[in-house]
Amino acid sequence: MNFQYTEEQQMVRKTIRDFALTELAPTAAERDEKAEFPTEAIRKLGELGFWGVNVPEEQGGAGLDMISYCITVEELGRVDASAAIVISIHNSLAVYPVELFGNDDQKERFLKPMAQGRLLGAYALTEPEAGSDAGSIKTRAVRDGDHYVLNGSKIFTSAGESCDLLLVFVATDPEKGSKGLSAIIVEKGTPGLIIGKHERKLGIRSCETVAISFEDCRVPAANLIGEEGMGFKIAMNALNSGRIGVASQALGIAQACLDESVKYSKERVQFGRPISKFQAIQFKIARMGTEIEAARMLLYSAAGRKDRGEKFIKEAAMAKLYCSELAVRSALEAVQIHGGYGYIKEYPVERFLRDAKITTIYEGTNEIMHLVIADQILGR
Ligand code: COS
Repeated sequence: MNFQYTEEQQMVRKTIRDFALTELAPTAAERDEKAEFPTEAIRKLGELGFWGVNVPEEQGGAGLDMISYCITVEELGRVDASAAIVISIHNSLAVYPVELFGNDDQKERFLKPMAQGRLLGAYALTEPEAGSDAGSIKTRAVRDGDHYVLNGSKIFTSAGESCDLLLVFVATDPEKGSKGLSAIIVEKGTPGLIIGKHERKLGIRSCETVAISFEDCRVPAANLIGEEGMGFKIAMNALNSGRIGVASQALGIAQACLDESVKYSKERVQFGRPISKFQAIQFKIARMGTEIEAARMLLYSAAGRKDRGEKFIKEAAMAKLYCSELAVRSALEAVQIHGGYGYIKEYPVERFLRDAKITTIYEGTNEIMHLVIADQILGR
């Protein structure tokens, strides 16, 4: 592999890095403390084209490749993991499935405005009894004329309050299990769509995680994405792309841990020398740097496969598994390098550690990633 960034990818990195440093960095710690959504910055990202990174220009998007998408989410994650996951969820879990499975009318009504930065999307799959076992969804949708009537509840919906629409997974034929699921777009403000409690979380605190319930919520049948029974397939395809997004976010956190560790270890003097002069610190930095480079290449191999239209289930799961574990390892090391200062809120590595952990859990736990990878390698 002879990997080299294109000029376009370098420009994307510079643009998004500058944006993250000016628009997100100054308020990231305060928003984390107050659990405040970065509404203004997220809307600005929409105006700049980052709500439709991979969507063709004629459909309102930026028409960029997947590596540019990875760079976008990585650079956001390097500064603010909450903003990174909002952009990842919107692009991978809302925009991409509509692009892949939506009809012309839905592309006009939902894909275009989402890609143009006018409608923010979120994804409602998880239920109290359906987490890793995504096929056991109970939220019911019953056809009634030209509407579906939804009843049931979802949990752990990221950006569920701040979004404008939700891609909701429902059971249209409960007898058929995962083959009886469907995907439908529910717009905010639809009567019967009720936003419930906000979870109090360890990390990614500035992207809300909410419970949602549907009480006789009437949704136009024209909002059904694909056909009845295609829900599980749509959910899985979205998550394949989502796992590239989470891997990018995790990589950004790992990179931030390295950046802060380098900076701190050069400034912090103990025993008459900056601690970067001690081998104990050098070894940690060397390992972090090596693993980050390896993770980036693994991630780009998944992204490249998606761009070329090749199967990327295994590579996306590998990237998510590796990058998320690396984020946690790197954050632990960064805190260790900072010593007592790493444990207090004066330095950002404390937040990085709290933010890193979720990447091993959401959009498929790492235990599920092992199953997916084994399944792809061994076959059924
Ligand atoms: N991409 C595309 N298709 C997939 C897929 C994937 N990643 N995983 C499964 N499928 C397909 C299978 O190929 C199968 O298709 P056919 O019926 O045409 O053969 C179908 O979906 C059912 O697959 P399977 O029998 O493996 O389904 P299971 O119910 O056993 O579940 C796992 C498989 C566990 C891998 C799946 O439920 C999963 O990914 N769970 C994690 C869910 C998750 O990420 N939750 C977080 C939500 S967002 S925070």
